[in-house]
Amino acid sequence: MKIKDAKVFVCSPGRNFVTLKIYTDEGIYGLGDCTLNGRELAVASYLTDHLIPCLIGRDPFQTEDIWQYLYRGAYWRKGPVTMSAIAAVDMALWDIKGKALNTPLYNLLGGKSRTGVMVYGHANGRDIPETVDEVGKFIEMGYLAVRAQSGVPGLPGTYGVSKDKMFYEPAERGPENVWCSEKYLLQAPKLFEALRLRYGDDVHLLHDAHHRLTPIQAARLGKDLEPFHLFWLEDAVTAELQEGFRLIRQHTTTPLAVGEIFDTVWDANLLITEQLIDYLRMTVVRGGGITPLKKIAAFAEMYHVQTGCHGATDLSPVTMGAALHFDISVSNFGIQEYMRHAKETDEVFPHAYFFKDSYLHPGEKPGHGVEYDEKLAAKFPYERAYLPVNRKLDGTMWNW
Ligand code: KDG
Ligand code: MG
Repeated sequence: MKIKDAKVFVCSPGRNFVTLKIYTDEGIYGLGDCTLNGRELAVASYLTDHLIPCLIGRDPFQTEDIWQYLYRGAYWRKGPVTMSAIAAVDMALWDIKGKALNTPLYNLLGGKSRTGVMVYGHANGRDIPETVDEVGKFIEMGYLAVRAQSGVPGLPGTYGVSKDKMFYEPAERGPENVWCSEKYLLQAPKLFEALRLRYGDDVHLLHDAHHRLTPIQAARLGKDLEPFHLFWLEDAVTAELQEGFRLIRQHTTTPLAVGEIFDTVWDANLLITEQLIDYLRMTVVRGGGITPLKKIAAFAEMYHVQTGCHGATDLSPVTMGAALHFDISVSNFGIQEYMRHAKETDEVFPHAYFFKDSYLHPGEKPGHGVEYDEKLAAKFPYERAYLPVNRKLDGTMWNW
C-alpha cells in the first residue's frame, strides 16, 4: 500500500477545526486532527507546504519511520505547530492501519485494558451556589468525575466560567480578562468545601488553575484543598520551569496534573523522573500523535505517573476518538477530559465513540472510528480566532 495524496480541510462548525485526510492507492483513507486553537492556518500551511510533499509514495504502515522522518528529518524540532502537524499524519496513518486490518485501533495498541474510559465533565457557575448546582447535573447524568470552576468575587469573569453551561467555548475571546490571585486563593477552597458538603466524598472533583499561580501560591492552594481530596489540581503554575514543581510538591499531597500544552516528553522529563506530578495531560494532537504518546505513557508508568488526556472542545472529535483508543489500552490510564462538542461539530465529525453507564467507549469501528463530512463542513468556513488574554488588576499582562 502507498500514500497517494493528502489534503488539509479547515472548517468552523461552531468553532475552527483543521483536519488532515491521507489517501492510499488501495482506496483506504485515514483522518488526523491538527487543530491548534488560534493558530489554525499555521498548522495547515506546515502540512500543505512542507509535510504532505514528503509523504507521497511512502508505505502508510511505517508509522515509526515516518514519524522519525518528520521529526528528526526536519532538523527543527518541537513547537506546537510542528508537533500538531506531525500528530495529524500519525493519527491518520494509524487510522489507515486499523481500516486495512479491519480492527479498532485499540487492538493495535495492546488491546483493551479496561471496559470503559472514565471521563470528567466541566461544571461552571458565576458563584459557588450556581457551580454546586451545575456539578449536580453531571452527577445526575452518571459522570463519576466533575471539574468545578467558579466566578471569583471582585473579578468580572474568569477562566472556565461562561454564561453557557453544558456546551461552551473554553477559550472565548471577549474583553481582556482581569486577574487577582489573592481573591482567587480565598475563594477556591470554599467552593470545594461546599461541594463536599452537598455531594459527599464519592464523586471525583477536579479543578484547573490555568497557569495563574506562582509555585508558593500553588503550594498554599494545594494545602488548603487537602481536606476536600481533589482528584487533581491542574496547571497550578506555568510549567516551563519544571523545577518549580519541587516547591509545590514539598508542601502538599493534593495530586497535580499538568501538560495540556506540552509537545514532547522533554517538557515533562524532570516532572516524571522526580515524581513531581501525578497526571500528564498531553494528548494525541499536541504530543505528536499516537506513536510518541505510547512511549511517553510507558516512560511515565515507571514513575507512577498516570495519563489524563486533554479533551477540551478545541480538540476535534478525531483527537477524542484517537485518545479513547489510547486511553482504553494503556495500563497507566488515569482519566480523560470530556467536554461535549456542539451539535454542528458532531454532525461534521460522525463518530463511533459514545457515553454509556458512566463511561466513554471508543466503539468498534475499524481505525479510530471518526469520519469527516466534507460537504457539510464546506458550509462552515474558517473564522479568524484568538485566545483570550489576561491582565492583573493594575494592568500587568499575566497568563491566561
Ligand atoms: O485552547 C485552550 C483550551 O484547550 C484550554 O483552555 C482548556 O485548560 C483547558 C482544559 O483544561 O480543558
Ligand atoms: Mg486545562
